[in-house]
Amino acid sequence: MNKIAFITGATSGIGRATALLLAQNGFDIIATGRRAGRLEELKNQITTGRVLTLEFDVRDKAKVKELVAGLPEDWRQIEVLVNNAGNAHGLAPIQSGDEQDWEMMLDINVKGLLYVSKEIIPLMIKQQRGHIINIGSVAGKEAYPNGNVYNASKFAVDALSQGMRFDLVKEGIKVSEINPGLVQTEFSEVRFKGDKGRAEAVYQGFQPLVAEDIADIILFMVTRPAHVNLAEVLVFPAAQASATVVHKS
Ligand code: NDP
Ligand code: 8X3
Repeated sequence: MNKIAFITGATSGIGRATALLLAQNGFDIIATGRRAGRLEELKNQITTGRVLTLEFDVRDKAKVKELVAGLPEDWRQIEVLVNNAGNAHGLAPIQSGDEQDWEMMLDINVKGLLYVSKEIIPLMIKQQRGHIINIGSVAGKEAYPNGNVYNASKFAVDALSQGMRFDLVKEGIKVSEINPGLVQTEFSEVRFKGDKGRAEAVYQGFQPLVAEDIADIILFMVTRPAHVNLAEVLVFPAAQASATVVHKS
């Protein structure tokens, strides 16, 4: 039987690329996100192994509980959980930040990750095996101007990754964190509320990472021998040196 990977935010960017790559490499995929059409497209694109799609908002605690509790018996042996769903909403000084943006970032990036993990971890404990990959960010290692609440949400992912590792080590569950720099996905379009020009400008003048670069690292992490846990990776485009230093031509 193939190993099963549960991936949040599989409708776009890093999550979608990870679903495709893990499927190509022998995993069965539970692909999740809010956009049902995108989940269906992904399912049709995967021709190797099984795919189950679950449409939910990670903020909806009751729905997360209901859907995980209702997983069919042959989908419950989850080997890998990729906590990827998340975004930045806005980029503004703290004194003029939008409260709705703040709530979305804290509710999705932090509380959503917790809600999903809370339901999947007992399944992993039962089998005394599993691997949780949290997608943090360089933004969770260094704050930057106007990043404030997004930074806070990703600093929280960093703390939770360490905390989960402490609590789950005795259960045979590995916890890893990947902290990417600039990856060209729909991320900036979401941050800038659909302003494509502003989003594209973020990635101009240098070669950004692409979602497949992060998927490659996830595949590497989850295919290490059982005694190896690659706990943390900080990954930049070659032109990036920190959250704020990017060498543009
Ligand atoms: P995308 O915008 O391309 O993808 C975001 C994914 O998250 C989508 O699949 C979206 O699905 C899902 N998502 C967002 N909100 C929710 C929600 N409320 N409930 C369920 N799913 C949700 O961005 P990326 O692929 O770049 O982002 C993935 C992760 O990588 C995020 O955690 C981001 O913070 C992190 N990251 C990104 C970097 C970058 O430069 N791009 C760098 C460092 C980290 P849907 O809308 O269908 O629900
Ligand atoms: C995404 C990368 O630099 O826009 O987390 O915060 S950055």
